Amino acid sequence: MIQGEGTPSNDDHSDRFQFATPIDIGAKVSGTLEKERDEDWFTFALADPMEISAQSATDVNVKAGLYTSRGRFIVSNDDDGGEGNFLITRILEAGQYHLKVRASDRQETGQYAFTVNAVPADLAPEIAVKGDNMEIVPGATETSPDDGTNFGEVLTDDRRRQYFVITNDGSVTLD
Ligand SMILES: [Ca+2]
Ligand SMILES: [Ca+2]
Ligand SMILES: [Ca+2]
Repeated sequence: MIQGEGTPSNDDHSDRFQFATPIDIGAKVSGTLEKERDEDWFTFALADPMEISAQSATDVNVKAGLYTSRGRFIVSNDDDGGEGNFLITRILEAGQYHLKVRASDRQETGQYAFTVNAVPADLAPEIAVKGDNMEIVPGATETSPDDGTNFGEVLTDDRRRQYFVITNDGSVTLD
């Protein structure tokens, strides 16, 4: 492990984002806030879109922040898990994420534990494909929405996401 400024050798998990401790989904993770203002960074990976819940079970009052792999803040929580514990629930895309744990009161020290659980999230939106339901003009190679022949749109929750055109270059048969 690389030691740097703000990463004393008696610190179990680095204060630095870059040196976050990898953790497994579903595994109980233990740590200690050895000194005032200790911050412990962790990182986990999601192979698929998941709904995660990160919850602590501690004596010391902790809070946690969730970040993307680029360090962009997503969400934090202090006490939603009850008795000073954090609880973060969030639907996340597949990817790498970081979690920072620290004392809610920065003077406080002590041991903590937490678990990140995850269940598959169905992120697929309901998609409808809609066209004008009219015949494509044989040999048409130009877009001609005016005559309602060869365009369509992809709708998600009734909102247009994609607009497409179909042109007939004469080399295939369209049924
Ligand atoms: Ca620590
Ligand atoms: Ca630390
Ligand atoms: Ca707390």
